Amino acid sequence: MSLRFLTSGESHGPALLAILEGLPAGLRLPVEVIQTDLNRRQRGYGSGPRMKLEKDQVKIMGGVMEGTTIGSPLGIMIENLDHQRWKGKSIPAFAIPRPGHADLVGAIKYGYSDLRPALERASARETAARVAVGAVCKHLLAQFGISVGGYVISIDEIEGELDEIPVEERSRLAEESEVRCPDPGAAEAMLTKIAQIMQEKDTLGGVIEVIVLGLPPGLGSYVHWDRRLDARLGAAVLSIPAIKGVEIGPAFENSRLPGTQAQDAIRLEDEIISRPTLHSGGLEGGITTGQPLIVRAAMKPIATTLTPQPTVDLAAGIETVSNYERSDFCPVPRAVPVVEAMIAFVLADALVDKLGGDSLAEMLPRFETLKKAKLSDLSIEDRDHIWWAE
Ligand code: EPS
Repeated sequence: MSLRFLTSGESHGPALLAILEGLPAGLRLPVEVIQTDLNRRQRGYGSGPRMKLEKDQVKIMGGVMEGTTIGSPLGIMIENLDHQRWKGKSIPAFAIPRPGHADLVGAIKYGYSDLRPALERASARETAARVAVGAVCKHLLAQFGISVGGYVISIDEIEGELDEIPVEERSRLAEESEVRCPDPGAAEAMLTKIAQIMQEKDTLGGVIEVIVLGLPPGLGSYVHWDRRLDARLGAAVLSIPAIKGVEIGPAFENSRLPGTQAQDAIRLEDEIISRPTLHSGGLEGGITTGQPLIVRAAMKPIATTLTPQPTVDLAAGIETVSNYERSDFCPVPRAVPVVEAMIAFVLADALVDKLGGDSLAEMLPRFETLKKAKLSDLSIEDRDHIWWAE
């Protein structure tokens, strides 16, 4: 595990910070690489008023000289423009926790006398810093021909028809849609549904799919639970606020099939070992197969609803309902770059693990030498063994 990152910052504090450690030296890193994904995270139908207030301009504070990484920690800062409206102001007590948010559990855990510190840090505002880190990881992966692209497959009950849309096209088409769904018919229905939920002062969830193309076989491992790539992707994606379910490939659909129908046959065509189907989602035994990697993330409808919900006033000690709070109505389209970011981080880490990561110049030729799914790359022999001899 070579790459790590931490973030710091509260939703209405001065800024968000991220430090990404373990990047190889020699990676050209124009700031636009990060800015492009930050802009994507700010765009998406169903956002609340905050996105009109923020500009999310990234500043690189360390780890880059003359536009190129130097192998030292990358430091990133994104200012919260909304901070100016909070700074030095008297803010009313926050004593009424929202069901489903971190308000109540945060206060129990940390012993706060006001709920604000919990919601400030638990806020999905923090995902801006993750997107910045993820954009750098995506850029590193791109040097090896690996692309990470996501899109919305469903919002509420509305599901896109994606079977006919080639996997290579989906995320590009999704960017043309305000709800990031590559199926134009479903996208229209999603827009209407979100407009309706805004009127109803409620929120909507949905499912995001991310496809990674160009991965080599052999990233990840089965030797320990925490080196299985399924597990690491699952943990990374589940760490995103409001993401409550993760699926590798069609995992839940596979659970309803007999075993003979849920695997990907291994075939041989001209010395190349091929896998004509993709039930595995691109991972076997916690290791990439070299096929497209498919990860799905289920986002719950977020907890901050304009319609009041039953709760308790913890200062007054009485049952009441939650207060009006400014928030998003359906953050699912905006969460696409966040899911991409966490997946890109895990895969960049796995790639650096595999290749060693002091410099890009060392990594690139090593990448070319990785074993492929070809008979000539394997060294399997037909002979007996005594594995556990005295
Ligand atoms: C969020 C509540 C809203 C969202 C915020 C996440 O913020 P506010 O309470 O300031 O209106 O807009 O998301 C962002 C600011 C962002 O950049 O994504 C929450 O409670 O999680």
